[in-house]
Amino acid sequence: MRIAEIHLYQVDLPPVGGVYRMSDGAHADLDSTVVQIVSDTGLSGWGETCPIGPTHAAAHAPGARAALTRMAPGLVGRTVTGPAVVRRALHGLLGGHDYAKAAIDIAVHDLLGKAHGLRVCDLLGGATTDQVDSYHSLTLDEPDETARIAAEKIAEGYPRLQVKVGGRPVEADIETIRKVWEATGCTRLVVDANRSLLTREVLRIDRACADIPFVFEQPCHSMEEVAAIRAQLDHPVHLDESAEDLGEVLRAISLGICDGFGLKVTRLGGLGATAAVRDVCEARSLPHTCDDSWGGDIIAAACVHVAATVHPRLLDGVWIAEPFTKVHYDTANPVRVEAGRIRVPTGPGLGVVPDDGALGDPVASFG
Ligand code: 0XW
Ligand code: MG
Repeated sequence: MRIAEIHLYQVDLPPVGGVYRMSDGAHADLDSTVVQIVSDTGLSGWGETCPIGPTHAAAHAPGARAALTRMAPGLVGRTVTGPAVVRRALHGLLGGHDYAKAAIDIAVHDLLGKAHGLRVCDLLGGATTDQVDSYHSLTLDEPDETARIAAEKIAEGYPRLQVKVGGRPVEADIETIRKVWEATGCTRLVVDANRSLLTREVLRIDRACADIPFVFEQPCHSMEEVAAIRAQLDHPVHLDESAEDLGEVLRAISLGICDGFGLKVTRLGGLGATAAVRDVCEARSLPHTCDDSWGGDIIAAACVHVAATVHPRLLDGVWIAEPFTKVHYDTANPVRVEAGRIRVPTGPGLGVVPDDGALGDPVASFG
């Protein structure tokens, strides 16, 4: 099977209610890039990448399209035998830009799944479940309002809550964590600073909330900062933004500075890379999520498929943007959170195919 054509689409996925707020500010312009790989057999594979704004990571939406535009001509005509072959070809066409390469990698998995009549989760090792836990991300807001939404989400059936902190006085963070805990009693609570806290602020939260069971997610900017205070913390630590690739995951594990990870499929470079990190985490009994930063049904399906292959005791959940966007490319098989859980699409491939016209006309085509 050869790659005959590649098409790029651009889709705006603004958050319902206007903004998604984290420690780095309010995100309103969510710009997704969808990749369609058309094979010489007529089958199509779909991939997607959607950075959450230009500052959250070393990634931005026009950058994804520029990188894909650079790589696509070099892919047209190539034989697709497996994802690793394509991944190496991508590295031969452009250095870095894993978040853009991820969209191709996902599309290749979708294409191969369709060609062989397999779901992507089966290609990745086999699913252990037909539905995965999700979690609700409580964006930065006033403490009382955050606690109100937290209680609402637990009542909806969410098994896990992520409370955003940082970018404001630490007292407001402490008040928010306490109010969410009092309102929900949720024991699967995560406090995510998205890199923003000073080490002394992390220590302050740790002590002020000593009686509340939660996991810190990416409290400080770097692994070194986390390493400096790790022995003084009572709460476990998961890394998210620092888990940039397999090498950084290995570094964190060898430094012994974390108890798990918040993984992002596109940041790691796609499904093949995420499956490799999954296996490393399993070897060290490290729990993790399988998320992405934003996006529609395609990236959501990719996250759910790889999550379905994680050892059940190690899967912390899957975050998808769907509850915040309410947009579906595939209206027949939408990927959605229902009562805090997400069904694994039944395939083949990713099990989602954009409706005709759902993505508009391609913004670039090759082949
Ligand atoms: C909650 N998320 C998965 C969505 C946003 O991109 C941030 C992210 C996180 O955990 O940091
Ligand atoms: Mg996070």
